[in-house]
This record gives sequence, structure tokens and C-alpha cells, in this order.
Amino acid sequence: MVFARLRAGLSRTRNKIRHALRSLGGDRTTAETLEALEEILYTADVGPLATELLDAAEAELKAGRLAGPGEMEAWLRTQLLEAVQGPDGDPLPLVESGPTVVLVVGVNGAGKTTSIAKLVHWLQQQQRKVLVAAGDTFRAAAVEQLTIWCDRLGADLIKSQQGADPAAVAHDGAEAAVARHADVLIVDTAGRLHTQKNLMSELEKISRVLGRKIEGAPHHTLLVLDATTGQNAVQQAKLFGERVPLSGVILSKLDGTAKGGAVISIGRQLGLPVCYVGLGEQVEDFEVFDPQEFLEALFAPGD
Ligand SMILES: Nc1nc2c(ncn2[C@@H]2O[C@H](COP(=O)(O)OP(=O)(O)O)[C@@H](O)[C@H]2O)c(=O)[nH]1
Ligand SMILES: [Mg+2]
Repeated sequence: MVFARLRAGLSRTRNKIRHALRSLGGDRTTAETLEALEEILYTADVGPLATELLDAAEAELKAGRLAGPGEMEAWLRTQLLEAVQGPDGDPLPLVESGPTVVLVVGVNGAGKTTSIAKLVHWLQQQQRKVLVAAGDTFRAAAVEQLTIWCDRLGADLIKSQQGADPAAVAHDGAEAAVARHADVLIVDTAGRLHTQKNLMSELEKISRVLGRKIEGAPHHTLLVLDATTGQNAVQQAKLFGERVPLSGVILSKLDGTAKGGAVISIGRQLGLPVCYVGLGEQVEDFEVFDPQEFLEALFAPGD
């Protein structure tokens, strides 16, 4: 079931890779077919790793390995599995006492608010009491969107009016999380990159306020990246990572993208684990990222 959804989501990326692999193997492998595979990996957003891999493949071929038809595929799979980084065990370990605070950051439209709803649902399924703070006070619609999700999920929401100081909302959220004995507090944030300097200092202020109220908070800062933005996602991760310590990535919109390789570049280029993936617009369309399963889905034969 889970696998089927991931498999369906990755079908466009998979089709490209399978198509390229069909032209490889044994005597059919030439400099041209290898170049074609490199191209495909690039367009699937595997990033600079594509070139590294193909150089390595060429060396393997010259040394007389990777000769059999299936060998190239097996080799590529192993290489990619090494590059992908998933969560180290529990994607969201909770602190021993008091609320665990999760700060969610990312550019506008990345899928922060939707991913928060999904994370709430995921935690609720583990009998966790979750409280959400509507820290994106920039647009009234952002608070409304979160209100609808929280009503639907039966999660408490701390919010303020549009234009309010997001740090004040975070402060109130932290107080409420302690008072109501929430297991997890999730803090939504605005993502307008065009005032990047303000955004970043705002994020720093939110972090400080949370840390003053709850020891060690935020315990996790998750960056939401839209898988369809491909290599741009890597740039965004760099930008945010320079200013706030990131613990991991939620990769949204992995459904229907032909750039599923972004998962691989993120681990490889940034050393950041992909903790969760978003596979649609509903709260159920959300999975803990499993590298093994990801590669299985990426190479599965069929459509
Ligand atoms: N197909 C798909 N759409 C998504 C996913 N996650 C979010 N979206 C959509 O992306 C748009 C922006 O999401 P939103 O959560 O508001 O982004 P935010 O600005 O970062 O808070 C909305 O239309 C969401 O429904 C996903 O995993 N798959
Ligand atoms: Mg939002």
C-alpha cells in the first residue's frame, strides 16, 4: 500500500531511468549510451552525482566489469542507495519530559502548512497530543488554512491576527504546550524569500523565544522542500541551513514529479537526511522516508 503510493509517485522518474537502462548492458553499452544515462539522471535531478556516477561506471566498464545486462542496473542501485540519506532510526525522537518543539521552515508554497497537517496526523496515530502554532502571520489565508486543518484533525491551534509578531505566537504556543501537556508543539512559519533578511532574523527570533520557554527548543527544525523544484531545492536548503540549524527535510510533492532524484542530491550535497516525503494533498499522503524502499520504487519494473 505504502509502497504502491511511492511507486506511483515516482513513475515518471522511474520511466526515464528504465528507458535509459534498457539501452545499456553488455555490448550495447557505449560512450553514447552512458552519456544518455547521465543526461537522464540529470533531468531526474540527481545533480552533480550523475557525472560522478557515470565516470565511475566508465571505469568499471573499462576494467571489464558491468558487462552483463543486469549488472549496470544493480551497480547503479547500490551507488544511489549509498548516496541517499534517510532518517537515523526514529525520524522525530521526542524529548523525555515536556513538549518536543518542531519548527517548520521553507519558502512560500513549498508545502509547509500541508506537511504540518500531515505530521499532526502521523503523530496522532501514535497517540501523541499535538499543538500547533500559526507562526505564518504574514497572510490571513495562511492562518485560515491551518485553522481548517487543525479543526479537521482535532488538534489545538494557537493563532493571532494577521500581521502579529510570529515570535509572540511562538511564545504563546510554547506556553500553551506546557500548560496543556502537549507531547509535541509544531510551529508554522512564513516563507517569503524576497525579504530574506527579515525572514531569517524572524526565524532566529522565533527560535530564541521557543528556547526561553522550553529547554532545548526547537528540538527539531524541519525544512520543507518541494521535490518539483529539483536542484533549486538544494539551493534553498543551503540558504536556510546557513541561518538556522536544520535537522532534516520533509520532501513534499514527490507524487507526479519527474525529478524524484532530488531526494538523492539533498542527502549527498547537504548531508541532510530526508525524514518524510509528501505524496499528495491529503494527510494520509505522507511517509517516513525509507531509502531502501525509495530505490525499490525507483527501479521497480513495470509501468
Ligand atoms: N501534489 C501535492 N501537493 C502538495 C503536497 N504538499 C503540499 N501540496 C500543495 O502545495 C500547495 C502549497 O502548500 P502549502 O502547504 O500551503 O505551502 P506553504 O506555503 O509552504 O505553507 C498547496 O496547494 C498544497 O495542497 C504534496 O505532497 N503533493
Ligand atoms: Mg503555509
